[in-house]
Amino acid sequence: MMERVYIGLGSNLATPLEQLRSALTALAALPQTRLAAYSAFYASDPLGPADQPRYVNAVAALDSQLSPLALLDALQTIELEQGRTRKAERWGPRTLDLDILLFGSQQLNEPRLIVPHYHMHARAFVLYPLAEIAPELHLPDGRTLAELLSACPFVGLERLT
Ligand code: PH2
Ligand code: MG
Ligand code: MG
Repeated sequence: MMERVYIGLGSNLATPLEQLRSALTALAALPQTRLAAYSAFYASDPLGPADQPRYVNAVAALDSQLSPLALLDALQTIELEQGRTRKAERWGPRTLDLDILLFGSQQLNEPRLIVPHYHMHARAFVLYPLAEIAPELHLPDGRTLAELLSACPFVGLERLT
């Protein structure tokens, strides 16, 4: 089955713009998957520890026949290939973070994967790029992206060209 999947991309180490560019190239090369769209890149203030560089964030849309866990494995492989190391510090700096935000209208609650991504509902660096490529989006719980955006000010965010 083909599903529309939205991926959040983030980086704040090792030339974030290049990290996101190569991540998009890697997403486009995934098996059984098409890179359908991607947003502009946004500079964003770090959520979590403040003593880390600003992030660059974007959102990509995939049409994929991979299962959620097969896609998660593939995303984690891309993260590792781009130098991601797992640190104890929660929300600490990283070369590349690829998060599954939405997987069709599925709601998943598995040890390795919770979808929709927790907190996506309130994060400007997720919602604004997502709105660029999917303005009419509804979440699995019925809320519209427009509703979420109206409760989430455009703060700490800068659209890069
Ligand atoms: N990701 C985090 C922690 N904090 N802050 C911003 N601005 N952007 C992110 O992608 C981000 C973050 C953990 O995944
Ligand atoms: Mg993340
Ligand atoms: Mg992650």
